[in-house]
Amino acid sequence: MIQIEQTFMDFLLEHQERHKRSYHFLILMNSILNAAKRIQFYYSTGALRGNLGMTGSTNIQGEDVLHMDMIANELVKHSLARSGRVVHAIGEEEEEIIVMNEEGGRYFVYYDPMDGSSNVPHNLPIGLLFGVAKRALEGAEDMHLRAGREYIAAGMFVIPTGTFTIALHNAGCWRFHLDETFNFVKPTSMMLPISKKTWELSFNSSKRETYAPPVQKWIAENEKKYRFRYMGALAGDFHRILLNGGLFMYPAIVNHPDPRKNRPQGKLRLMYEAAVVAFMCREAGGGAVDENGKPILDIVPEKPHQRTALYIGSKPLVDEITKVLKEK
Ligand code: FDP
Repeated sequence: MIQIEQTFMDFLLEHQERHKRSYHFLILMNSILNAAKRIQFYYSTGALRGNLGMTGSTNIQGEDVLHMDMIANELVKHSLARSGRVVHAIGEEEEEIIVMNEEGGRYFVYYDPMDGSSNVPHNLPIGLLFGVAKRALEGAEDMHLRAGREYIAAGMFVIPTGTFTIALHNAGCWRFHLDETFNFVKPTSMMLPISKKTWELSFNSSKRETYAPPVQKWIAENEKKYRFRYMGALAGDFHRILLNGGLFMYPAIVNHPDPRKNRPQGKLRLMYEAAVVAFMCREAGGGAVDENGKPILDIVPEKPHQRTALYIGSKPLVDEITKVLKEK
């Protein structure tokens, strides 16, 4: 007997039919899958094709742009536009909101085409992250700057590892694996483990002295209780937390010896990084807060590329750190 696994598209089709939903979302997801598979191809052959280096230019965030940043961004933008289902998109590499189909589109898509740039020269895991919100189909349009709580789906491909994790509103968080036929298959429901045995802490330890003193104190008191893992790519680090439990944090930088390098607003981007993983984490039974202990999913963005601090993972640890953050 051969083993025939359920594909992501079959899974989604059943989901849409069961909930009496339209096929528009399937078409949108198909376009994101196509982009992810193409990024997978360009990245896994990147060293051979000379695609792992810098372009020599900087992006709107003032960061050096890699060839792969550009390639991944073009692939996602092209696929989203082709789906015909996207009103506007916001992407890490694009300063302006990308206008797509204002007449007939149904969704707003927020995406980071290539998260974890420091891994690129090594061909180690990077991520394609996306969040989806739905246009107000009735009444006045409320613009595209939505809080994570309003997303209907959020997901992340870890490339070239070949895993795809997606959370659907009130329908759980699911992980798929890329098979030999280039299909994402075998849905596995992701729930953060209750047992502390596997829990991990994940943060840039070399920056700990730049964090707020109460955060430093919490780290000092708790770090010996858990394993420490840090990959330096949110997609990879969060991927581990989803399976093993624990806490990933990228706190605000408030005590840098060179005050110009402080980042009181945090480093990660709210709409296409923090809110995406926070949405997935909620569906997997976890939580996520910012530097003030406010739930990430409640933050209404004021601008597309807004940054935030992020504390995310198992509920008991997020609750513990929230208390510290609120009292500081
Ligand atoms: P990167 O700058 O390498 O693209 O989104 C930014 C991000 O990576 C996250 O993926 C990662 O968690 C974090 O920044 C790493 O930052 P540090 O190098 O400061 O640890």
